[in-house]
Amino acid sequence: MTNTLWTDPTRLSVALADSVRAVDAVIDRLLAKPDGPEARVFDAMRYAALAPGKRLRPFLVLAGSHLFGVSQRSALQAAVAIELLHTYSLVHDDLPAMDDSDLRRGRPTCHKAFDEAAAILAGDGLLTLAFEVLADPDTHGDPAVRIELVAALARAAGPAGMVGGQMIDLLAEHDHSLDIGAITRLQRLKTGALIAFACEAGAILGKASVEHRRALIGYAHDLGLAFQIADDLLDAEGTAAETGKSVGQDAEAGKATFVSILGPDGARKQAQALVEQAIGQLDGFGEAADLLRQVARFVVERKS
Ligand code: GRG
Repeated sequence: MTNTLWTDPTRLSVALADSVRAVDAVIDRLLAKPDGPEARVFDAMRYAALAPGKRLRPFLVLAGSHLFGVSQRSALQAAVAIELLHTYSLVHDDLPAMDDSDLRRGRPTCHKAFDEAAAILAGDGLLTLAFEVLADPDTHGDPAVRIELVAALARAAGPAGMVGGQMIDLLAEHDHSLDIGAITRLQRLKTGALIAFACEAGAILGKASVEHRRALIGYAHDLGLAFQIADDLLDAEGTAAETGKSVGQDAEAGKATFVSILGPDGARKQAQALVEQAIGQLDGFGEAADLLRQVARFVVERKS
């Protein structure tokens, strides 16, 4: 079975909506509530994971898988795994010990809607479920491919990736002297590593050539930085009503960001240049990569 998720691959909005529906249906099934008192942690996981986010990372998995003729079932499994893991990072990032945020995806954060202990457990549950999904035979018939996915996601999300980036970010609250190189490294770890996994997952599932994998990693690196610059711009210039999350926190904390160093116009230009560079990395894929080209533009034009 090839990836038939998109009826009209030229229209990004249709493809994005299709993938949100498909990913949410799997998450809904995976998080079916049990009868016992542990149902509370399922409630908190459902609250966080089924809240209206963009589902950008799963979309990248599906669009990347499309390049290599990966089956829809396999691609969806990897797409769901990364969304579960991403949601865990948001739930934990919002906790009082970290960003202490009240609003996420247009709703009260998980610890506000439940309590801190339930939010910590919901994050733990989402993180571990992500790996259970990748290890499931439904993800790929070849166990070596499943192990490669598990290892790649663990690297991207762990101390040499997202968790390490988050540590640097927390320390940066007390060290306002970060230069552009240090911020770029921080963001490559904190958000870039997971975006890179999302872009590479289809290539792993499709056993793609080294050249194709290299091109997708290049695309992901440029896209990840452009995404983060756009996020900094939204934090500096957006409203909570538009973005659905607390804004202005970087400036309030006196944190060095791409916007504080480059200025809003400089940051916008840099994000645009990165998007064009990301699109250039896709030259070898022809029309099949059109959705990846369009989503790169969407990443810097988005308002949430
Ligand atoms: C707690 C280990 C741990 C890590 C947290 C990802 C992260 C690290 C923190 C999130 C805080 C933040 C605002 C990061 C900037 C970029 C980012 C990941 C934004 C949120 O991702 P979106 O915009 O969110 O894709 P949706 O809600 O659409 O999924």
